[in-house]
Amino acid sequence: MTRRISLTQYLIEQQRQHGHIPQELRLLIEVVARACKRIAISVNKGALGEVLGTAGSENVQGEVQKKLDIIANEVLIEANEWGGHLAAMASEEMEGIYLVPNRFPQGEYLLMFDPLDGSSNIDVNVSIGTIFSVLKKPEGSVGVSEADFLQPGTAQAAAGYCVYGPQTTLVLTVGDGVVMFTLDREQGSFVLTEDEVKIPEDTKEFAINMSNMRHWDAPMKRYIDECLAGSTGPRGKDFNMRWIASMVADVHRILTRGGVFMYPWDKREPGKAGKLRLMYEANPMAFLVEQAGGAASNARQRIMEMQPSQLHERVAVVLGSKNEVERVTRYHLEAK
Ligand code: AHM
Ligand code: MG
Repeated sequence: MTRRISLTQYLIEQQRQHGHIPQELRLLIEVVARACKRIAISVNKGALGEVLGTAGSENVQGEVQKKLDIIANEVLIEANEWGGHLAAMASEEMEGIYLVPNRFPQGEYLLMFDPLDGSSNIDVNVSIGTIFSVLKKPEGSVGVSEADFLQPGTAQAAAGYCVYGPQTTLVLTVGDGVVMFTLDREQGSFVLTEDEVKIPEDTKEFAINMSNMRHWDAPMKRYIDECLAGSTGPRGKDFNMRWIASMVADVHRILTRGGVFMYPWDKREPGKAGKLRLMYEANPMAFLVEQAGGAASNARQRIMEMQPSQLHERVAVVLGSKNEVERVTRYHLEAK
């Protein structure tokens, strides 16, 4: 059975025994977790906290912001800006990077987040979450600029998400496997509930927004057609489909029992990109999935090896059970 230790104890042990995390990174993760607890309180209050509905503004990607998108963004900034562990932050809800104000000490880390992913599920009481990715400021760079953030996913020092569902669960990697912590509301602390998360290599479950099928590439259609053909088709087995429309919740299911999650390239999007954002959605999820023994590709190459060219860059995403991700990638490469 998993030892029921707190997030704090887990991080201190990682720091002492394995040398995985320096003091500043430990502080950073604790602060993010604390912010997630505050966001969980607002999410749980829902209509009673006057936090549902739209805020009457748009973010940089032209999406309507929900009140909770903005609240979660502010909570994360306020919690993180004064601790001395960060140089700057970037968020789905802010066009440019957020520099730590001069009145606070400056640290070495860069924090990126999607403060509240799954916006369309906020008002309907379905699981949503916070996704985060941590990078180190490049050695020798003076000050901080947007260019410092443009590092491939392989450079991540830590990544995770917090899903606000029937339970509030924090899922984390510091590059030493994946661990899950469940929020004990009475104690107010995250408690380790899963210490060796592993994704099975094979699966019979896929997650994709099927209503976009007419906009996909031929290899994507081929993969899904074969799944739908069931036990008498080329795959020789029946598949099941799940789509929550909150990436955090869909990825959480995959980390819990396997499966493959896809948000493919779509003819409606400019260039060869998908809907999801590389830096604060795809990269952190890819890091978690790989650390749990799964794979993550953009249907052609490993997501974590992509060199970002913009903060809000979009990317096609195929992640989860290794053999399925490899199959989807193979279909795309063969069709080239
Ligand atoms: P968001 O960051 O604006 O919430 O958008 C990202 C979300 C993902 O959580 C989810 O996988 C996807 O958008 C759902 O999109 P769709 O509306 O096509 O189901
Ligand atoms: Mg999002």
